[in-house]
Amino acid sequence: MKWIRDPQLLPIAAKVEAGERLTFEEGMVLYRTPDLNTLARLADLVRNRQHGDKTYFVHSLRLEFTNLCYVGCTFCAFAARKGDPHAWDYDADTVVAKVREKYEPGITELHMSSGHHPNRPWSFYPEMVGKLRAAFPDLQVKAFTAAEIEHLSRISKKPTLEVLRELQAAGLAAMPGGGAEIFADRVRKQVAKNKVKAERWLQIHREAHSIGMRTNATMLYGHIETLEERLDHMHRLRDLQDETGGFHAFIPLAFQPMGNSLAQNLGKTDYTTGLDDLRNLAVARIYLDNFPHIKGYWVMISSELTQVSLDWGVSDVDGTIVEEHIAHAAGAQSPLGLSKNKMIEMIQRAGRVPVLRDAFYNELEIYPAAAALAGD
Ligand code: V47
Repeated sequence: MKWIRDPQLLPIAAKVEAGERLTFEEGMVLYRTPDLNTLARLADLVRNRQHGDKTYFVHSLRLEFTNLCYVGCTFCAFAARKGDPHAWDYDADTVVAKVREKYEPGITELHMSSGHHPNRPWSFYPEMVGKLRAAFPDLQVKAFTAAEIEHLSRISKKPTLEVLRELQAAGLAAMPGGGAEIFADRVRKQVAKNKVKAERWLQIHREAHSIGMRTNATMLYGHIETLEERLDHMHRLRDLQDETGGFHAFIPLAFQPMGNSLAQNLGKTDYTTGLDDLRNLAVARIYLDNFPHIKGYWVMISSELTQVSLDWGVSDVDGTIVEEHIAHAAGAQSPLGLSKNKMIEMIQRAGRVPVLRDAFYNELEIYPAAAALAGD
């Protein structure tokens, strides 16, 4: 503890070392401390206690089957309207064909989330999942954010639990964590006023967990939210996780500032800073003491910073993805995808042990730690 420069961190460090839960006020101390070295060490302690050097990644494929969307979130640069030259809208057979184009043996997860389509009928969605499962029996389909599930409930006139059950019966394996944005009403009204409300987002995940479907949770940060609102977001997730235990991972999404009205109206052209990204991940790792994984999303924070984040609480680095559009439409500067070898190398060169997982976090292969770390 000799390294601790900020005396406010002394009692917090003692609690973290003892495995005790932090209060909201203590979480805020983590967000404000100038002692970043201690923050990183504490996050690393928690991460290593849970996972040692193991760092998880998935050989995955990303597909957005449409960018048509009527919701109008102000941070979004991905959505299109019917007739826009950059609009796309795949039917179920095209979705299967697109996956076939990109698929390679060893890919286990297909992550799909898309716009809220203005007029595709409900029957399209279970049909698409069913066709994908029939064509690629080894592919685990992780799809539909809670916002999309609410949209499907509206168009099908079925309760969200029923929508989830029917999608699960068609072969849906898990749900991604998108659509959470920031739960606080003040922010939500300004960035996602037509989207699923915070309580509904949480309720849909509660329902998914109740039928044995595991899910993730995201938080879109780096725009108009306060630090208190970030922690409030995590607090609500921690409460739900206490109740259900159904979340696999928490994924902070760094705001990408290009091509969206939120950034334009704020006059914002800068990306989140590396230190803000790292601090956020570390606070999440310590505060979300009941989440198995904190994910460093290389698409939005770069693979270089993701490497560093493995010492700031991150134990999962998402996947190979192959081709991503939501973040890239908004100015993400990372490649569209990464090869499996690049992901292994990224983890090894950060001094950790790469673990190939599937969408359920089953460990498929454990790679050796790098023998030598020179040159990085
Ligand atoms: O829901 C949209 C966000 C999400 C921007 O569950 C933006 O494993 C930053 O949910 N800047 C989609 N973020 C991505 C997502 C996700 C990503 C990786 C892993 C997982 C998982 C889920 O992206 C949207 C929205 O919250 N988003 N626009 C933007 N300009």
